[in-house]
Amino acid sequence: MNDTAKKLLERIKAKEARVAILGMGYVGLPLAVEFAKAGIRSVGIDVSEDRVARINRGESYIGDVKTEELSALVKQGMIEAALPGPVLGEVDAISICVPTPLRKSKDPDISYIVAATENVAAHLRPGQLIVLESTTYPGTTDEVILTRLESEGMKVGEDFFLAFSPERVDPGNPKFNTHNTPKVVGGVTPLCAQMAEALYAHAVETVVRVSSTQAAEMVKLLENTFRSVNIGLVNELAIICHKLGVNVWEVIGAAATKPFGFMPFWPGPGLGGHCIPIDPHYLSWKLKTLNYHARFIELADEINSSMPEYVVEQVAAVLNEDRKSVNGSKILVMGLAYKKNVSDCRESPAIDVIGVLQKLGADVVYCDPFVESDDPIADLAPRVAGSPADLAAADCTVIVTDHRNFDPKVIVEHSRRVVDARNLTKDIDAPGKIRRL
Ligand code: SAJ
Repeated sequence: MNDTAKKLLERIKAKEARVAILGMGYVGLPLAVEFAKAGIRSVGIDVSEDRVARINRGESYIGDVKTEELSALVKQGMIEAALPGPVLGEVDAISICVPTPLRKSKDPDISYIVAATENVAAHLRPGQLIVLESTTYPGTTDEVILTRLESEGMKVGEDFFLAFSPERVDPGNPKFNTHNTPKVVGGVTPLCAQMAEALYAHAVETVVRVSSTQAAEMVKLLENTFRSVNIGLVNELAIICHKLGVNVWEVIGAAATKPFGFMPFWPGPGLGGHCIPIDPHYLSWKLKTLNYHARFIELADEINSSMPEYVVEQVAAVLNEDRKSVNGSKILVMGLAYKKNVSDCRESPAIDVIGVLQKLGADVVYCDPFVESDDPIADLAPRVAGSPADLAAADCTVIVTDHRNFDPKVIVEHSRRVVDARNLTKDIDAPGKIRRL
């Protein structure tokens, strides 16, 4: 270990190191707080002047970070925020926590990683540790970040240190948070991994070292591909059970009594959120560049993406029993958010369900108490409160998100017809009135 590495490792271990977290979102801000709570001075870096100002005022805009906690750490001088700039050359370590969305073509968009890397490269100096946290395809850290940083004339593992550590933040999870969720770390060299492990050991309870950045990148993609494929499986099972006249929810529930070797997933109207529908495509895209077709990923996506239309087919079937067409019928969609009890509508299947219904000429209204009326997506269709009168006014009510404040009894009692994509009405016996996935 050369003197540069020795000095950095000593500073990290002695908590003299100062860390910058690039990207003050649902991953970066909680991470900055954990480092600060561990006694490591943190600098939150963001391109948004509003976010920088709010953090410096001690105001949290992330649900998992309490304003009181942030404000106290800001007052103690343990957290500050800044725009990208010279401070990136002053800190000892930088964690990059920027978005990795998909383009419309379902190809990875790593433009935020590239921009962050340029900001780091502009101020890179010997004795710094850089860690990428953003979910991305295996090879990004070495092929994109390493090559750019070494083009500054410094050598990885000697002058600077580079690792990948996947974020595992599940916003709103009451049990698992940044501190108590094990953190996987993979370095470009063993010494890079050692540096990252020493740093994160201050902020999280458990650090799990793997042998390379590619392995660490792959861990995260396996975690979320595992979910996407299994959700695709049960979604296809829902279609199969429908054809067999079997209740898929009962079947999965009974299979879940097996105390080993089984993990229940549940059918639904499709796959939403900013992780599960996105991350597997990073992997399948990378494999395409290697002339390999990741069949499970593509098939799961095909099934999951077909579920909104499958839900609309159930609506059409139910209206048909009333000798009505979708065209001209009034449909009340319960739930806009991508999963229960959250306000997040990113990639929500409800958006597709509403879109398909509107394209067929339905008069669609929706209700979702978790989604603010000023949310840009809120204007997708007219918004109603979901009152008994609203339910009675619709030719069919479609339950797309099983929010905790949707009362299945009230919904079934006042609706003419119900299509239930979430089994919210599982305990209600209303023969002929409810059609479940
Ligand atoms: N979904 C189903 N059936 C299921 C589970 C989920 O249809 O059995 C749907 C949901 O309704 C939603 C989508 O899939 O539309 C994704 O749901 P999710 O439960 O996977 O929740 P996410 O998107 O919030 O995933 C996050 C991920 N966290 C990270 O990437 C750090 C995921 O790895 C977590 O496992 C997941 O939270 C979690 O367990 O809550």
